[in-house]
Amino acid sequence: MKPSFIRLLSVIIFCFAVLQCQFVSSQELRLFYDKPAANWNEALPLGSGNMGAMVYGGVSAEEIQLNEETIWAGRPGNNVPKGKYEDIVKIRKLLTEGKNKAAQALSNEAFPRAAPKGLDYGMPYQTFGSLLLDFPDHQVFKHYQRDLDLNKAVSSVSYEVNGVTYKREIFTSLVDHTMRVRITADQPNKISLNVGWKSPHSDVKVGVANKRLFMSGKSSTVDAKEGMVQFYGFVYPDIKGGEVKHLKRNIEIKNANEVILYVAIATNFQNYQDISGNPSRRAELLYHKAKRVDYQNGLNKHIVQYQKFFNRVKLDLGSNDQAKKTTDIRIREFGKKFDPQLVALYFQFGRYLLISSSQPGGQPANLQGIWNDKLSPPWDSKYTVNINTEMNYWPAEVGNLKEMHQPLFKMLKDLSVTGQESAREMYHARGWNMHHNTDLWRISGVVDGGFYGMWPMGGAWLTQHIWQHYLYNGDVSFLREYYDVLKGCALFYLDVLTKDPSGKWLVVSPSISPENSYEAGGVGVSAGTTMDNQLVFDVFHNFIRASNDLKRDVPLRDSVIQLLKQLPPMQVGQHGQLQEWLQDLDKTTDRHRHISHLYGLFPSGQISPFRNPELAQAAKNSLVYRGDKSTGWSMGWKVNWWARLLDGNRAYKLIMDQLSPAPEEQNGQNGGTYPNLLDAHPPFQIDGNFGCTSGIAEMLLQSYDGYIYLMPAWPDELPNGEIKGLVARGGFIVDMSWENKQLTALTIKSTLGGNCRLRISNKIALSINGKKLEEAKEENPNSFYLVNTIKVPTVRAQKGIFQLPETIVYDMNTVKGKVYRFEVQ
Ligand code: FUC
Repeated sequence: MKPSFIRLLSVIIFCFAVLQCQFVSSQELRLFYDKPAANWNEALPLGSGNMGAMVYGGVSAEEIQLNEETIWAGRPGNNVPKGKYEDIVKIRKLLTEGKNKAAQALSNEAFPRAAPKGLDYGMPYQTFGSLLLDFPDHQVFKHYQRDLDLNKAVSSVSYEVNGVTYKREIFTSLVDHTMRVRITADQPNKISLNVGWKSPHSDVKVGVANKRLFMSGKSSTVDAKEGMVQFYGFVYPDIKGGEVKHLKRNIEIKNANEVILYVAIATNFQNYQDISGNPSRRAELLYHKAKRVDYQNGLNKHIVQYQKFFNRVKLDLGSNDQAKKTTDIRIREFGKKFDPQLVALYFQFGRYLLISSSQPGGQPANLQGIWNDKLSPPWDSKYTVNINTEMNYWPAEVGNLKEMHQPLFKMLKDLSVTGQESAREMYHARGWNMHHNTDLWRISGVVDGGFYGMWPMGGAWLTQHIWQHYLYNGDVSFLREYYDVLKGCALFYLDVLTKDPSGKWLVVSPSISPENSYEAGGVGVSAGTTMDNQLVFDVFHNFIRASNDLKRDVPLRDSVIQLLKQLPPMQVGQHGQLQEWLQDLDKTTDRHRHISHLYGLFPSGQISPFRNPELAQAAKNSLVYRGDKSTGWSMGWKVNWWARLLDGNRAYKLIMDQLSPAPEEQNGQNGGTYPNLLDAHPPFQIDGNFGCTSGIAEMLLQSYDGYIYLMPAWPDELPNGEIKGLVARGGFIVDMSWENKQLTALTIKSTLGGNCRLRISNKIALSINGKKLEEAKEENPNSFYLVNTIKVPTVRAQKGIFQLPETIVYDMNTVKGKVYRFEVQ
């Protein structure tokens, strides 16, 4: 053979191998099934931030259930009750006197369980309705497949009828926010269908205008709030060959070669105070943007935009034959059959969901992200902020999706305005606050009454996201933009803190350790719960550090520093547990899903196994008492906690619990995963997806407590793998590989410069360009790794001693923008 021919042949073989590889890897990040969805929990989610679609993949009857993120019941307005300040003072006094039952009774009376007349407890997020595609002759089919390709954010359906192969390709464009459904057949003139709408809204109008089949309507009136969100959506068919007939409520397409359906939905919502937009004009504008390019270009643009985010992180944990099975079967078998790729798929699915449900300029992901087929979904599909909304955003920074965090920050800006009313009216305080729920209208008052709702801490937790975003990205202009939100939150606690019943500390009262009670009869209101103390500690530190970095508000900073000293320490109680309340009231039999006092362990970094092992041990005891199996989000949180407790095997056990099949149509505490890989509280709630995604990242990399800890909690079951693109605080982007659970390769990109402190197993050593790294001494000089010193905890009873792994800590100074390839020995 001639050398040039051999060269050509080897190039061809190489190209084929590359293509093959890509094919295999793109096949791997795929949810796929061999039957249409039998219900919503089997349908596949697509999203462009504002528009959500659930694709059932039906053959003769396709349903694509649709959402637009601003279709909420109600209209602008807050829900702050008048004249409640005196009640709050009385509840506080009763708590100081130790009359806790009476305090709870008064709280329940002042803030009834059902919304009192003239007030509301938040509005439900509502569906738009569904696009229905009816293929009359497709009753008998074979070779069925449907999938969701996470590499492209595209869903497809294919099957054969009478020797003709039909395909549908569906995506919700991240560029123009219009959905396309492209229907093809491998023979000409074979596509015939009816297109129509359905919606549970009572007064929708369906009709044909300008060759579009539209559906318009208005959101519901709930409690005292009249529904005033107007929505308008339409479908426009673009066909090749065949004919189209526009009927009154349908579009009939006959004998086409190809059909592309364009679907645009818009509302009159401008912002939480303004609903003066024109929905039909907006929908038309979206469609025009979509039509500027042909189908293929539109698809390519969508994929490019999506991959800009998605491709930043790669995770490979290996694969086996399980990956060839349909996703529903893999979930069913995960507990029995080793399937490492499902863990990677689940992790990337979490990132996919965040990209699809939380785009800059839009609304934050709610309890169901953006996917909801009901008018009255569970918990209204609102923003529950005593865990759920925060959990949605845990993967944002570490998962290299910082842009997806933006909608949450914008919501905080709104809340820092609406929350001034609750701070002023209910607490006579400056600044702003909110309770445990909000909605599109940014309500800040109590929701669900004086037990669940008596938690004035929503802002305290949510503002952590602003500070953490700054720690990851070092963006001073961002900090400047959001400084007043942090300051307003600190001001509220500055005014509200009061002496605890023992007179020793300053605490928040009344409040509750979310949704838990410490006395029979539903007594939960309390003074100085551990979570509140931890939250105020973080709020104050964030303000002190922000005002320091921006050189603002020195006198105010000094007052905050004084109050900070008077917060209670964490306490280890009689069972060796971390106390949930200021008094030692925890029960070892308590299995409550909320374990809020472990906020200090994660997401906060106040409890560190290395700095305060006695607290880590107490947190571990609390976690063991609560047990593993619970609601979806609770298990997701537990993955993160076990990661912070450096127990990879237990964290993996929780991933197995989370990935166990969820019982259909069940409500309660028995969480798991539906066939479409969405989390079951049950019912569906998206937080568990995000919580577990974050947990997997936390098992691989932690960046708090003064250092980046590589593979702090990795399970024995996943000995080999590779991750690329995880982000650590201080702007370090980490790529690493491992074999037999030992780090084998490490590359770090420093996007901000500064000292990079690394903790790793002491079985390995790191060097760079042949030079061994220096062992770290003293505190990390990198300001993004400053550790806020906590008070020495009080310990009533110690149970167990925390076993620390043997590690070594290195320091390396980095230059902004440089990439460092380490040698690992
Ligand atoms: C909190 C949780 C529930 C549920 C709801 C949306 O109230 O206690 O489990 O997740 O939010």
